[in-house]
Amino acid sequence: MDFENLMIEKDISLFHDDALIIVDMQNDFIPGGSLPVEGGDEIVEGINSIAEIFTKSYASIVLTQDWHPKEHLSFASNHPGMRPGDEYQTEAIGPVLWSDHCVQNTNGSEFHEDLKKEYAHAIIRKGYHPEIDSYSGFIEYDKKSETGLAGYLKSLNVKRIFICGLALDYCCFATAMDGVDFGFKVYFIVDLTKGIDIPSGNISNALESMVNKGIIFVMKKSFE
Ligand code: VGL
Ligand code: ZN
Repeated sequence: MDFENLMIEKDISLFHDDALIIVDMQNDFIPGGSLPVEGGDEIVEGINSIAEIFTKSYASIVLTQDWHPKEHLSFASNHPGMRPGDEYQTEAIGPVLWSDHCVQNTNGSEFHEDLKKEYAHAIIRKGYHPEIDSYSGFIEYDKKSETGLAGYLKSLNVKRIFICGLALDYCCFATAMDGVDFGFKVYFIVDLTKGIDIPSGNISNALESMVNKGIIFVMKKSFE
């Protein structure tokens, strides 16, 4: 599945019960960081302008933040002999190990300096259990430990969520898929996200899974 094959909804009007979820726009996922996503820096400005549009509609805005202790078991460095990108699968960690990233209270876990954090109403942190990995903003990789995001959005009566940020095929993808399972109508802003594509073909598989899940694709200009 390619971006060119996606059906894009062209005209979106926002309401106060919509929410923008800005996923993991943190230094380590930006070129120059420890787990860089190619082009990650190119979407910051667009995310700022979408956040402004959501703000004008009195919609909710949430940032997610990958927030690992340094002994986190998703880091290859915590498994002697293993390297970033190696396959590794348990009930709570996988499908691969990563370079150390988004360690709590380091510059790498901070949001990109140009991201307009002042638009955010809430910041949801994830990945702070050392033995459980986290991709989705809703629930950790063990599929049991919730972050509180679903409850937060439901208490605000949010019906539709719009997802952007990093990385397309990991945290954005997982957040979108779980968003459907938690009962939200999910929109994916395709030109305000960038993917890792490890293993190769991962972006294409993620797009196909989202199409099959009924997720709606939009672009920045769909809101203008
Ligand atoms: C992410 C890998 C590991 C992401 C987080 O934000 O997509 N990817 N931790
Ligand atoms: Zn992580």
